[in-house]
Amino acid sequence: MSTSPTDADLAFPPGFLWGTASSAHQVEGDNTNNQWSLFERRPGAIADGSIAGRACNWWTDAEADFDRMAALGLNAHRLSLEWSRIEPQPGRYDDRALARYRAMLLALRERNIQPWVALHHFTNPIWLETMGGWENPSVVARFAAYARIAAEHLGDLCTMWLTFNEPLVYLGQGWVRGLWPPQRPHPILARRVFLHLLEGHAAAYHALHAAHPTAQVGIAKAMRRFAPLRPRHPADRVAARLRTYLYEDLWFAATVHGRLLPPLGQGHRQAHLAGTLDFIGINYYARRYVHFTPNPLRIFAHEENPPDGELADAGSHGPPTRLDPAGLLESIRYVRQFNQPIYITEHGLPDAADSRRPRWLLAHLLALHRALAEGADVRGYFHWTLVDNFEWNDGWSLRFGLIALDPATQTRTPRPSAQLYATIARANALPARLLHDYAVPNLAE
Ligand code: IFM
Repeated sequence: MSTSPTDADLAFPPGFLWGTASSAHQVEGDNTNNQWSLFERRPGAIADGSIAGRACNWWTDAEADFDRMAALGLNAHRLSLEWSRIEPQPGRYDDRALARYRAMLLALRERNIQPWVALHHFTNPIWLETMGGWENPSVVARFAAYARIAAEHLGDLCTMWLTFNEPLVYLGQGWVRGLWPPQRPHPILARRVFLHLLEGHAAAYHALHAAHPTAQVGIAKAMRRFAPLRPRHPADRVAARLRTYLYEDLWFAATVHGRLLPPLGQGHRQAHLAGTLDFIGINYYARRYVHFTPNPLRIFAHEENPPDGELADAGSHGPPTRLDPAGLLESIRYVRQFNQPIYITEHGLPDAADSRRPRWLLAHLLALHRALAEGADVRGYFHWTLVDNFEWNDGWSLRFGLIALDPATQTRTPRPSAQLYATIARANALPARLLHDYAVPNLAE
């Protein structure tokens, strides 16, 4: 398998998954019983003052967008369940919500689109948040009970499960940066939540397997590949290493080897945590560059882009996404050490004009192809996202969709990238002509 963008098309393995990814609150519409539906109404919480509102109208008609996926030749889609719909009050499960999710999963399968389901993608029921959410130890058993209900009602329609999407982004935004609810930046609380997320993951992993022994269970892990902004500066290097340890190493040490490393624990093996990833999902957007700052509450660094490079549309917090396909390759190389199947469970960029997305998409898929050529067991790629959706703190001001959406009218307008992605998915290959036409740079060796 060659990765040089030359005259030959670059084939992907037979059965490779070409999909899109979404989350409940961002697409369903009319979610009014989770903590984000309260938070987004607070003045100043969302950059453009918007709310998710009807979002992409999926609670009523996801099927119309599933038709669009099928028309693009996609064969997988990753969505999340809204816990607050399934369990609107503690211990009371809503059959109508479960029936709606069954209908959605069936509709995907009828279109030959393999459904993937995440249990948690940043939102919690208000009742849980009121009890302290992920700070409260009881969340672990509650999350496992919800996982069991989901598996019992939906497990026959879905094999691929994610307990969490980006658990440490959720932790970092809520308890380190304080940007997302519950906005409680505090190191002791952050450590407590980290432990509850790990315990919740393991408990849900075992609950899903108990209900469906053939289920495959993993997470979508945000991968950053932190690098020093000033490559030779010792403090930047230490700060980057520290972030890698906290954001990447700790999670895998626990869920692969069962070891809670400091500051989570003393490294003793905990059997119930070990081996709780049947596959590894990588969410990759860009490498993060780290500049030392003497502030322990910011984990001794702030993130900043190098002065050069191509940037996507800027959001309201943090540096804009920077074109860096080598970071995807490095992320795959990092997780290969865990010897599990790998999926790229998210990748994309905010680019309302679609002026960069086609080339960036091709460049990242070229990096992915390089990983395959090196022998990595990567089995699928999920683009974030099919249709513009509610982008958390940035509301409707950042547009990640292959298809543009006017949320007021629900009018959809495909961007050129949609057709490009369809061409790749249908061919199960990166056509040499496209790599050439878009002048996609090859990766350094
Ligand atoms: O929209 C988010 C998604 O919810 C989680 N991963 C990153 C995406 C783009 O910011």
